[in-house]
Amino acid sequence: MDRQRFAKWSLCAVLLLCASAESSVIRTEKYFSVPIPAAGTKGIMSPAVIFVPNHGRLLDINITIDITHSCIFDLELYLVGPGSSRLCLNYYAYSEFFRAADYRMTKFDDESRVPVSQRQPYFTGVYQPRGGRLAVFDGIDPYGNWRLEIYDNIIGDAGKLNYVQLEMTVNPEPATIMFFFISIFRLGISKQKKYYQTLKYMPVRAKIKNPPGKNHFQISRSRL
Ligand SMILES: [Ca+2]
Ligand SMILES: [Ca+2]
Repeated sequence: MDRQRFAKWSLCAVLLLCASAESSVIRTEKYFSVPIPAAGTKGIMSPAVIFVPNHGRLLDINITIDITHSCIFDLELYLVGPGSSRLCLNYYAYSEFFRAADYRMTKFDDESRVPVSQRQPYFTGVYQPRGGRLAVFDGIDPYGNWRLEIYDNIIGDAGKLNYVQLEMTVNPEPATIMFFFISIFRLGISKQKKYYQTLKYMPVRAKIKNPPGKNHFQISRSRL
C-alpha cells in the first residue's frame, strides 16, 4: 500500500471512529452495603466511590441509586465528580418534612419531565434532580473517582446504601483521536520502511516484478 492510499485509509478510519463515538454510552455500576450514617442515626456516610475508567468529553450523565432508609427526608445526596463539580440531587427545606422510606432504583436525569419533588417514595422511576442540574458535569473528562456523599441530618432513623449506577454519554477527546491517527500512521510508515529495506537487497528483475508503486517502479527502471 503506497503512502497516499494509506493516508486516505487512515483518514477514513479516524472519521469512522469519530462518527461511531458520538453516541457512546458508558454505564458504570457498583453494589454497596454502606451504613447511613456511618455511626448512630445522624451524621455523614463514608463516601461511596465509583471509578470510571474511560477518558473523553462528558455530554450527559444520569445516576441511579438504591437506598434502604426508614426516613429518607433525613438525607441529602451529593454527587461529586473527579474535578471540583458537586451537585445536590434532592434538596428539601425542613418545612417540607414527610415520613417515608427508601429510594428504590431511583434514576436522576435532567431530561426527565418529572421533578422528584412531585412524586412520593419509593421514587421508583426517572426524575429530575432537585438542587441543581446534572449538566454541571457536562464537558469534563469522566475518568477517575466519582463519589456519592450522603448526609443524614436528623436523629432517630438510619439505613444503608445498596447500589449506584453512573450512565454517561461520552465523546472521545481530540487527543485520543489524534493518538489513534498517529499510531496508525506510524505503523504504516514502519511497514513501508521494512518493505523498502527488503527491496534494496532484491535482484533487479525481482524489483520489476514486485514494484511497490508506480513512482518507485520508474526509478528502478531508470537505474537498469
Ligand atoms: Ca440525562
Ligand atoms: Ca437519621
